[in-house]
Amino acid sequence: MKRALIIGITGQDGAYLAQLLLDKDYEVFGGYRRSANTNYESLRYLNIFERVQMLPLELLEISNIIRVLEHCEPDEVYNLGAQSFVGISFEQPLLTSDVTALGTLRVLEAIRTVNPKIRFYQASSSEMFGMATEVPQRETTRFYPRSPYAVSKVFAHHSTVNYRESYGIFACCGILFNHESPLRGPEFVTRKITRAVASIRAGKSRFLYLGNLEAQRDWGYAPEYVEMMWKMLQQKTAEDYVIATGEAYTVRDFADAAFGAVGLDWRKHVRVDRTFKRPAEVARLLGDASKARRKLKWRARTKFRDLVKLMVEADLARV
Ligand code: NDP
Ligand code: GDR
Repeated sequence: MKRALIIGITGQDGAYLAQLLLDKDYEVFGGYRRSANTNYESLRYLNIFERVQMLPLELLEISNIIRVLEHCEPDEVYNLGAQSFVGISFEQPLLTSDVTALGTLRVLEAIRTVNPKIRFYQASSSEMFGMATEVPQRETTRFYPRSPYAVSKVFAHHSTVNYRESYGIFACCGILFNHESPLRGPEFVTRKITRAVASIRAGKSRFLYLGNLEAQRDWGYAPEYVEMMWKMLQQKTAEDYVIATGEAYTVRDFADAAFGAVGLDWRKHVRVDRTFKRPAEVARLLGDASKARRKLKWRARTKFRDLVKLMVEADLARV
């Protein structure tokens, strides 16, 4: 039986990845950030909370990470932990860097110290491409980060590659484009929209306030993306891969489809609020996942409209 440690188990991807690994008969350890009121909602939603061995793991604290590794002796470590909200990274740049950039380096150092044979997955991000220098973006596209979050992810990405090249650690970066689901955090734009649609449909509110409606993203379905995290660690050689659908839509398209799914006209309910705009925006991201298609035999299956629909339906059921 293989053992895996998932850092950031309480997030969207942590929950789906835990479910996938449990289905593959892994013993799953979940590293969570301790707080007075930790939210296990995603694990409960998938009905797997009781099956994961939860361990407090703080990315700011290397001794804690080392002890957790010594305790659970994992074959694989997935670092999904991050201050992952781009918007707030402008308000909290130092915390974001400490957690998202240095936190990754701490995990790498801990692996190097405790057992360099551990296989390591790093959650890199399409945000690293930022003001993209080519379209679509692939593994070789130059990084041009546009936020403290993205700068931190670039640091974490290069650190992971460097530990692979310096110490022979089997370390892979998945450069994942936006992926969404009913477990997406409510502050991210897709979930913010689908929650608002459900609430407005139920007559509980009337308006939804958004920032930049013109931003374009390549949105996929999260459960399909966590499969790739696992698959990267099962290959003969450690490499980095872009994971994306290859189709981009605007925030406006998303709102249109989500309100349309319940027979509402988004124009009657969406208001633009400048406070949701960012000091530096990433206008358009579009991924080229042909390497993953070729080597990992992967292709995104859920189409944009189906993704919007399933998220709206999940939020309607919750309301
Ligand atoms: P979430 O924000 O949902 O989850 C992030 C996780 O990190 C949470 O469990 C959070 O804990 C944990 N965390 C935050 N700070 C710390 C800390 N100091 N110590 C330990 N754990 C901490 O992100 P997603 O699940 O959406 O994404 C997973 C990873 O993939 C993240 O690194 C994200 O940046 C990256 N990514 C995500 C993409 C996406 O579209 N979803 C695309 C590309 C990359 P808590 O619940 O307590 O806040
Ligand atoms: P992103 O996701 O920044 O791409 O990062 P988010 O959903 O926050 O924003 C997507 C785009 O929508 C625009 N936008 C708004 N965004 C939010 N959150 N709220 C709004 O009201 C709003 N109005 C317009 C944004 O400006 C942006 O252009 C996500 C995170 O999961 C990262 O951790 C991950 O690395 C990337 O995806 C890939």
